[in-house]
Amino acid sequence: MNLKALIFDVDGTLADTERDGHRVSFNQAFKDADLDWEWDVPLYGKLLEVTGGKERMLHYAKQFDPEFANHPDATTRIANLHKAKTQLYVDLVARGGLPLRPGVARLLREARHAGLRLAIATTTTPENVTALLHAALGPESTSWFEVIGAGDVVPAKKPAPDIYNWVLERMQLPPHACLALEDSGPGLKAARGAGLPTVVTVSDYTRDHDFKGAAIVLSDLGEPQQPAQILSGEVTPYPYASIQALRDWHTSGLIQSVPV
Ligand code: XBP
Ligand code: MG
Repeated sequence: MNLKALIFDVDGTLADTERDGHRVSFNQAFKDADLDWEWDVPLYGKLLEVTGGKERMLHYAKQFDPEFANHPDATTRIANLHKAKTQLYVDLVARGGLPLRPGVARLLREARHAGLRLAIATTTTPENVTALLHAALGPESTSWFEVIGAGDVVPAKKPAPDIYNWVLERMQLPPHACLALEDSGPGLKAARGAGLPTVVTVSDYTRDHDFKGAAIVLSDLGEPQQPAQILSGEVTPYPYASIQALRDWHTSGLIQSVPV
């Protein structure tokens, strides 16, 4: 089946948003709410196992602040913290604090030129996605994505496949006509759970995740003058993720998916 659409994860895939974006905004929201929670870089790496900011905060509270977690108002307090954190993150991104990863802007342009359909499947909020796209690619860029699946539109976040299924349903496409682009173990699991061949670009936080089932694992998408490293995958090597490369890797991903 020919490749018809690319479905992008956001955090870690479009931009390295976690360490210097989400983490910083969470910490500021905690401070503003007079909470003594502080997520340092290594701790945040562990907390990333839980996707979704609200879910991550509750998980942390259960471990380190049971009084908060067991309080009858815990859900409301978490929702308020998350609202404040989202605003802080949106402001940070609007100041241009988080550049896109190598190859992302190029690939989006090439994909549009090649007539590939584009979508997003993420656990972060729609506000955060819009802020990142606007800051990095201009206000018209949200319209490049015909479906943006984000945040709480599905009850179960990644690694559940729900957000990918939600996007596929709206695009009216079968999974084997699409390629997912992810950066993390939970993201890969979600995409594979929905039956999508997947290209992984690792980040500092995700380098050691289990990427079994990915069509290919790359350092990044690469540029003609700045080749990507292939970290694993029995595929035709290309110096960077061009459209031709993605078409080939998509085919390899489909072959790998056939049960033996
Ligand atoms: C990554 C996540 C998100 C962010 C925080 O999402 O798990 O929860 O860390 O964003 P993805 P929120 O890689 O799927 O884009 O606080 O808005 O949840
Ligand atoms: Mg991600």
